[in-house]
Amino acid sequence: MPADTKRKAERTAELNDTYPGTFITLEGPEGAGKTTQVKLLSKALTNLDVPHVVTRDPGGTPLGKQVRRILLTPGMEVAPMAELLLYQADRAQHVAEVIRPALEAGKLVLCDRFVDSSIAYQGYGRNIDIKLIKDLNELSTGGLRPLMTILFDIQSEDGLSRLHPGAEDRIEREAIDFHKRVRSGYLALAEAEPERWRILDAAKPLTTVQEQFMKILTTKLGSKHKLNLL
Ligand code: Z5A
Repeated sequence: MPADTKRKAERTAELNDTYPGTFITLEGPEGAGKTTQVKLLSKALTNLDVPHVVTRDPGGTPLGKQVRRILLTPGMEVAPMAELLLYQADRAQHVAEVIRPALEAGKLVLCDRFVDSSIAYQGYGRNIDIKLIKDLNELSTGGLRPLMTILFDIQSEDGLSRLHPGAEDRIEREAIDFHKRVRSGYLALAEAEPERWRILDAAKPLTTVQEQFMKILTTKLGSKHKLNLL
């Protein structure tokens, strides 16, 4: 393992060990099915009495809901740097108000999008400097990192074809090249940090994706959260 990757892995483990809870993030291009899968997972966790929180970035707090509305309103003029900073403001509030307290309380926290979305969308998609985005991610999260990130991977055209025509939000309305850059950004991130990322083929039928998802979680969290989702 390259020295840099090893350092990152050790730091992730170190940060997660400071909390009794566990932090997992879900990422992917548009229409990959994260929201659908996390809802199914939450039902299974509730049936198993596993204390957990399902949340999302942006929009996981009252402040975040207002920021989300601004960010996703079609036709809203938002300069790339303003967009990046709004996502970061949402995230700072989200970590302080929801994520960190849940981790301190020993819960399993499943977050639909997090810091990697800023790198994929504002970095690869909008061409904002990635080092700057990483620094801002560090600032807004206070260095909090997920133990594991699951990439719901799908070709951009296939993901976009799952959305309801006419109901697309401001970002979904971006050109196909933007969405392709986002997807390639995710694949580059996953390749650079394989110990944190798991890639799942989100183009498969819903039940197949669900099986893959449950298997990944059971393998990673089985002992800590006494979890068997298989
Ligand atoms: N964004 C950013 O730019 N920078 C950042 O830092 C952050 C975010 C944090 C958030 O909107 C937007 O903000 C997002 C990235 C950007 N881009 N946009 N737009 P969001 O939270 O509404 O966006 P999303 O996470 O992409 O939601 P989504 O498009 O709905 O994707 P999804 O949650 O992965 O998919 P889904 O809602 O579960 O499923 C979509 C449809 O596909 C739905 O009709 C399902 O029934 C169907 N589906 C699901 N799975 C399957 C399978 N396996 N087969 C067939 N059909 C399926």
